Amino acid sequence: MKLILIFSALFGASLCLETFVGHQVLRIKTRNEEEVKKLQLLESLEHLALDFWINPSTPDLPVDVRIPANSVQAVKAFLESYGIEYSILIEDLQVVLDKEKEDMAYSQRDRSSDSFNYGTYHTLDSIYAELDHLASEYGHIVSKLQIGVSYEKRPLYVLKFSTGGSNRPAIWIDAGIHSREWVTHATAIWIARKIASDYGTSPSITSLLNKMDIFLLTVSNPDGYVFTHTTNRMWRKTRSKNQGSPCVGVDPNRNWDAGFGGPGASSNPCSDSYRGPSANSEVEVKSVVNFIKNHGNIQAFLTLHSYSQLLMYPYGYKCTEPADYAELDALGRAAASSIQSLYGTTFTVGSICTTIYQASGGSIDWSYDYGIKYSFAFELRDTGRYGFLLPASQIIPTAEETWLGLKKIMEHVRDNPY
Ligand code: 0X9
Ligand code: ZN
Repeated sequence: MKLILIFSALFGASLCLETFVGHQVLRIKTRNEEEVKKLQLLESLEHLALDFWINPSTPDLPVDVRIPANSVQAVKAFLESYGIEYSILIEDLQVVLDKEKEDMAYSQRDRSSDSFNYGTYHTLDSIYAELDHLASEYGHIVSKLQIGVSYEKRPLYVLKFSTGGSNRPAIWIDAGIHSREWVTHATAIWIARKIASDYGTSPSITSLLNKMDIFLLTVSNPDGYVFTHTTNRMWRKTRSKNQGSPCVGVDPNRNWDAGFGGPGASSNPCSDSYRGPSANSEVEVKSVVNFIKNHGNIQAFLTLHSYSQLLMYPYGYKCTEPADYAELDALGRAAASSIQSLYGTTFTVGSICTTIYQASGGSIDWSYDYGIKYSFAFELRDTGRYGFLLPASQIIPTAEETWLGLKKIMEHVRDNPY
């Protein structure tokens, strides 16, 4: 016992870090409804322990799936038996994870100054420390608010960007509701510095902040984020206990009060898209809902996910167009072309249901039905080469291009009060 304690003290969390040796990520191309049905059957085979990075929905969209080493042969045999085409995106996931860890360790060691390195991935503590740096460095416009605590009692911090006035109209931006989507936290913190440093120099941001406030939640799911660092890099959900099940966590993007319990969410606590026992059961979701309701004048709700390079508006819980379809679609397209103007990265624009899949209980459906017209979900880089494991060298380019898209939307919100 003593020995185990000494060992865990010496090696810390890395001792219990789950390995993904031999896990492969396949991209599967379906040609018709029948093949989609076959993949949905494959999805239901729980003993294979598959992790769908992109769920099967319609024939035109590719499906990406992580397959544990001991299921790889069975899955390939299944696909081949039905003549379904696939290619290998990642040969051995652990190789990619080792590289990511090495990059992180190196950038920490190599720090020439004490300043935050925006081009690498960070732990929760490091991100939280940077929120404080920003609030002290740019104290005239940045302040830190706590909007709640997570299931495991970590604070939920929001940065408020404001040049004064009481209860000005505001823009909401969040990132990291799915904990494994690391580039979203990294992008959010980069954007925080960008907003703060552009005030007074960029006419666009200056005029925006002279009229409106911005609220930015950089880590929406801190328990999940810590878990991706200490235990399982592929963790997506919250870390709440599920009564009567050994499986942990709720998909916080199936937990909002918008078509809750409908298609595209699971009632199985072991599923990665488990909706939870009831809408707002997750304190991380409930805290945001309370904040938005109490504020009373949020004009835009923008949420950052990865990956797939999509810019989506409601709905996800149903496949009908929102009342503001024409305006949202035009604005989405304008934002996508701003994104593309920098490095040529292309984003597909459309409703959640028509661009990816039907998914109920999602945040932007709730915000839209609540009355926040400008509700958009971004899916950042890439399109599947690395998926959730986007190399750190792409953080800054991703943040820069995303910023242009966000700015395009925020300018429109500024100029079109409602
Ligand atoms: O399935 C999801 O929740 C999102 N895709 S992800 O791969 N990041 O998990 C898409 C859903 C769109 N978002 C909202 N309804 N907010
Ligand atoms: Zn996501």
